Amino acid sequence: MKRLTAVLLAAVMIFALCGCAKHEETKTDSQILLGFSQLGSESSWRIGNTKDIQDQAANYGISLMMENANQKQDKQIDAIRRFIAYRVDVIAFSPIVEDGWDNVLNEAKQAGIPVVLVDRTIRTEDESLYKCLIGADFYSEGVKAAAYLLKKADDLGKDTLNVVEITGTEDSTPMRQRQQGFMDTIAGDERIHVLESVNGDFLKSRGAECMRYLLEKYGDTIDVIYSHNDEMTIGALPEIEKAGFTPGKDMVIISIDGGQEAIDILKQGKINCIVECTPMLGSTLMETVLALKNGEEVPRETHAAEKSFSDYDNLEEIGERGY
Ligand code: GYE
Repeated sequence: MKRLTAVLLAAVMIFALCGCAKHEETKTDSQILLGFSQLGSESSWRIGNTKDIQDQAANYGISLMMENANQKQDKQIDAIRRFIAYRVDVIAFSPIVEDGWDNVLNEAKQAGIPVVLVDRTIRTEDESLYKCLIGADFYSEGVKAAAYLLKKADDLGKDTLNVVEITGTEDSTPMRQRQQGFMDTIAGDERIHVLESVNGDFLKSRGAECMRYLLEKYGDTIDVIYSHNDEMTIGALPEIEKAGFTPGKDMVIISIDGGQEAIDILKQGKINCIVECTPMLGSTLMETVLALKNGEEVPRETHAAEKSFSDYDNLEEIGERGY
């Protein structure tokens, strides 16, 4: 019996330890506690974003309870419920997809905990379910990608340019808006034809798979690849080479994010254009957490300023990216 009790006690302790969110710092009574649900680790963008949030929490003296959902919405919902049960001061999360958050966010609202959306937004009828959004303007990223293509089209002087699009996670904000901004900007230009859009889920392996499929189906009729992130682009490039084409020359490659690895490839000429999307959202998040804790008003949306880099620029001027 004693042994059974000891085993049960040990099991309870292990469960308590594992069940607890990863607590980055020990909270003192005066310290603000932020619960943050990261959506996964699918890209160098995401890894840079996670690190920046950890660094900035430490910098601002904010205690961070961070959980990684490994690309699963259910896990994000569970994490938010744990943050509510823990009575954190502020909940922040990067929603993997836009739909399906109303129930859990109503629970946070009932508990009186303010919610900040980081990176991506949600679709809801009830605007009061979150205080604000801190992230990029994905629509304008799509516009910039298309603006580059239109300039390139003028220089190439071709009558027709066939585009294939490799998109990010279905139902996610960057996927929807990067596509919309691009399509709206090329609409009406008779030279540009989108052959097909395929979903690469923001993953390198899926980028490679999508590229193999597209090359098999369309071969040398492909003129342009528009990929929604660097990871998928980096996955696609070797497939283009294996099929006997030179990326950046036989096919125009347009990517988004601007992580170090992709910028290095841009400098080698295998990518033609990268639209920047910065993952460095940590300090804005911490400022927002402090303001909410003090009961101050916060801007409903904050977008980081972003550029684009292409073979029209002096690429030597691009500094260390930090992600
Ligand atoms: O572009 C991609 C990541 O939501 C902005 O998600 C983010 C995107 C980013 O996986 O690399």
